Amino acid sequence: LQVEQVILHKLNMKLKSPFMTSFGTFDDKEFFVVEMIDEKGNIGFGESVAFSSPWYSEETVQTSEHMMRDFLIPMLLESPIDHPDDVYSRFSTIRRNNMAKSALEGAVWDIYAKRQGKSLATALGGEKKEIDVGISIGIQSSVKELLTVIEGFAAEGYKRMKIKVKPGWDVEVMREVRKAFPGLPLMVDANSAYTLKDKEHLKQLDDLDLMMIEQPLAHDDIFDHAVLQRELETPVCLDESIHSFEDARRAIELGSCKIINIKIGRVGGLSESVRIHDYCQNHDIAVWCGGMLEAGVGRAHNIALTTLANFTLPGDTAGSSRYWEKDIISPEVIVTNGKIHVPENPGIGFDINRTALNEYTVTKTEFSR
Ligand code: OSB
Ligand code: MG
Repeated sequence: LQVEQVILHKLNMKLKSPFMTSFGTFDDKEFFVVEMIDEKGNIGFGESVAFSSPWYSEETVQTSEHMMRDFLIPMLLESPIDHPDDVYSRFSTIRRNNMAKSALEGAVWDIYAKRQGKSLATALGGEKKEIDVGISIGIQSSVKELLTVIEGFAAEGYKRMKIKVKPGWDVEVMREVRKAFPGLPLMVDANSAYTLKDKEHLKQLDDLDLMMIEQPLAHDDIFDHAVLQRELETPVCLDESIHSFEDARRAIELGSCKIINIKIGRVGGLSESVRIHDYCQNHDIAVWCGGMLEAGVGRAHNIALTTLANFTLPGDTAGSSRYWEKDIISPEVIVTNGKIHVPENPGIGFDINRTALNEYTVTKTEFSR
């Protein structure tokens, strides 16, 4: 497989409603759709997930552009690749910048699957025909508002709700939520808003029958999380702390978590995601697929990855309509009864809605061999 051309479409899409986390509020999403063409004219698509500001991770839209343009794309165009797994190793001389790497690697995987006449899910080794998904709910202005939002998503069929928490919006709020929805699968995500000093406070969550608490402590920590996990009954799930297979292995050996949220962009691509998935499967660690407020292309990659067997917990891949007035794929991602039907067409399995893509495009840059 020889990559002949890469087109970076820089898009800006407005979210239907602002999404508030412990570290900041998102009103829109600026990102790249990577369009890639091979020597036979096959076209593959990838999506970059870095945000405009370095709140969640150090990567931003601008750093990913710099990395792709000045380093990664030239490395891809240089010579053929046998398998998409080779992209990860080819990029391994570049430190981190996983989201930039992943955007390109995702497009290579799409082309590879299309060349084999397989869906991306099948090419990755996934077998599920449909996947269970949940939804992530940002910090709201009041508990009353939160309960209304949850009720609405429950009515849409979402079966697992993830509630964003931060100091001042946590235990009391979750008590109210649990009281209002006694049987609902619930979890919380703190995005690193706490330290070990909050241990006794966080232990109160143990009474609320939560599926897990996601990334309570520092974004770069696995040691303190191990201390916390020993004292908490609620499973700890790591998100920000895991950037690679090696990070996952170390966290599991240390006992830092019982669950891992795999985000394709955060770990540098689908190949590394599969390796983490396989390792977790062999070590009795459940995984699920996280989200980065993706548009349709990124969403399609998340769906394909989630078809692997050890994605036993519902992910954050909600339907297109949760985020966008109009998505850039056709058909859009639809959630029915908390499930998404996995497309069977070759590659990512969705068509690009060129009209929508062009409408959201801010700039377009082409790179050729
Ligand atoms: O921590 O998973 C997170 C959104 C932005 C940044 C970080 C996170 C999130 C979400 C939403 O929880 C996931 C989604 O709906 O795509
Ligand atoms: Mg998270």
